[in-house]
Amino acid sequence: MLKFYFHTTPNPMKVALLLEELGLDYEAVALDTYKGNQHSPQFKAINPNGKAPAIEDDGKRVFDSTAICLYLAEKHGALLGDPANRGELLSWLFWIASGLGPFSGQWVHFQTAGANEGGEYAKRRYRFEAHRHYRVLDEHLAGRAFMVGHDYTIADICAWGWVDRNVRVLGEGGIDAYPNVKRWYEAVNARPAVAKARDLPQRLAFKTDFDEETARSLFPHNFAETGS
Ligand SMILES: N[C@@H](CCC(=O)N[C@@H](CS)C(=O)NCC(=O)O)C(=O)O
Repeated sequence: MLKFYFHTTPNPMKVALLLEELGLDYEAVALDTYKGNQHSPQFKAINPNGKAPAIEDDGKRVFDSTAICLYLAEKHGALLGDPANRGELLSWLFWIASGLGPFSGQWVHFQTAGANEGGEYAKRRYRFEAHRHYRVLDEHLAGRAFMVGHDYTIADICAWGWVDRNVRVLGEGGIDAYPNVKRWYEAVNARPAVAKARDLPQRLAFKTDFDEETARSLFPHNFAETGS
């Protein structure tokens, strides 16, 4: 059975939603990043990058959320949309993987973990870029039901993983300033698979205390002598 290494964070949630949309049987494994499970040699044999998510399927490893989504959608011939829109699908998938996701994630990091560290220039840049990505998405979704063509695809699933954290990224009001994103997000949220994906974190146990073990696991740069 497919093994899914999961934590309750945006990139793994994309894969949780896809697995539920596909109706696949899978074994969810809690990868407790607060305890440093992601750095264990056993897990690094599955994801050498030491991050969630990863899967093992038919004896094969696949890591990195976008790769996993493409792999599963191709394997099951689903949620890829019209083949004529393949270029558009890949464009939005890579835009999420290299833009919306990292800028949102780093902006949250600067607001929370790095809040007392200064770095005003970095904060200004990441805040601006996080909002800019939401503006791009909002303009794209004007008059459209889905991100690519007329079909719900893995691009919607991957964007949902991040937009689901919009209040944490954008602050109070979240996507209220982005009405097309809001309409699209509410439509995705109404899908039965979203409710099932949201249930997954409830079925697994994760550490919630943020102590030194957690700080060392998640922010090793703060403990590295050379800063590299
Ligand atoms: N590009 C990777 C990013 C994975 C990633 O950053 N995962 C986070 C959770 S969303 C993680 O494992 N964080 C723990 C850590 O950085 O140690 C993907 O899309 O899967």
